[in-house]
Amino acid sequence: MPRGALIVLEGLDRSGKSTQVDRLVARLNAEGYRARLHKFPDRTTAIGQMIDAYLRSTAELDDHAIHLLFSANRWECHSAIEKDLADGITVVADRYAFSGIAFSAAKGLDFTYCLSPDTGLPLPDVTLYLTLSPETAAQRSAYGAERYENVDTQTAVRAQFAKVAEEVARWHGDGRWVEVSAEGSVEEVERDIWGAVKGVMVRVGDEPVGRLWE
Ligand code: Z5A
Ligand code: MG
Repeated sequence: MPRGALIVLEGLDRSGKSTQVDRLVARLNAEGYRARLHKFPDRTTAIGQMIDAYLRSTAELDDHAIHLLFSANRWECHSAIEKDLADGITVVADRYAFSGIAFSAAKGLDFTYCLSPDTGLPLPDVTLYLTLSPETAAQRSAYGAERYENVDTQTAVRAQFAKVAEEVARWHGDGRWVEVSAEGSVEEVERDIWGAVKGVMVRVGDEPVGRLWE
């Protein structure tokens, strides 16, 4: 049985990740693939509840501590993800380790430090990075009330995501980080995402799952 693929959507605030992950899961199902959605942070776990309180600013945490909690929130899900992949279920993730690096490095934490706690997590077969100009983002909806939902943070995060893309290419070669313009309509973005994903579904076959930053 071919394994499932690990497909990650990343991007700035309001680039449409949550809109598109639902559509991607539905499209995969319609094409005959079993697929399951994972959102990061997963706010349902004990660690996820601490992260949720931090994001809603009802709790304060040291920058290193929250960085490690975001990573721990991925580690507590990794065996479920790996089981799904082995069982032939494709996992679609709404954000992953790359958000963890970009947001913490944007606050000034050392970039190499930011990579380290996620070392060894399942390597995404492809990460689709949804790109959106600040002008279009501003037209979509007002910023929410959560921490990081402001222009300065989002600008700093954008710069860090560019470094993350270079790091993915350096460690894991070309083709694992694909930029998709999120400027178009929901349907146009969905079409471009499917265009990038369908080849991955054929390619992964019985390739072993890789390890991040290894
Ligand atoms: N974070 C971190 O620091 N470290 C980590 O390790 C991780 C995360 C994993 C919470 O994330 C915060 O945690 C996040 C990063 C940090 N902080 N920020 N910013 P989250 O994923 O829970 O945040 P979210 O609020 O769910 O996602 P989002 O980025 O704000 O939005 P989105 O999912 O990309 O967009 P959307 O909800 O699909 O769409 C936004 C709006 O645009 C909505 O009104 C849509 O109807 C509309 N939309 C979507 N697509 C289109 C198109 N194509 N045209 C027009 N309008 C559109
Ligand atoms: Mg979202």
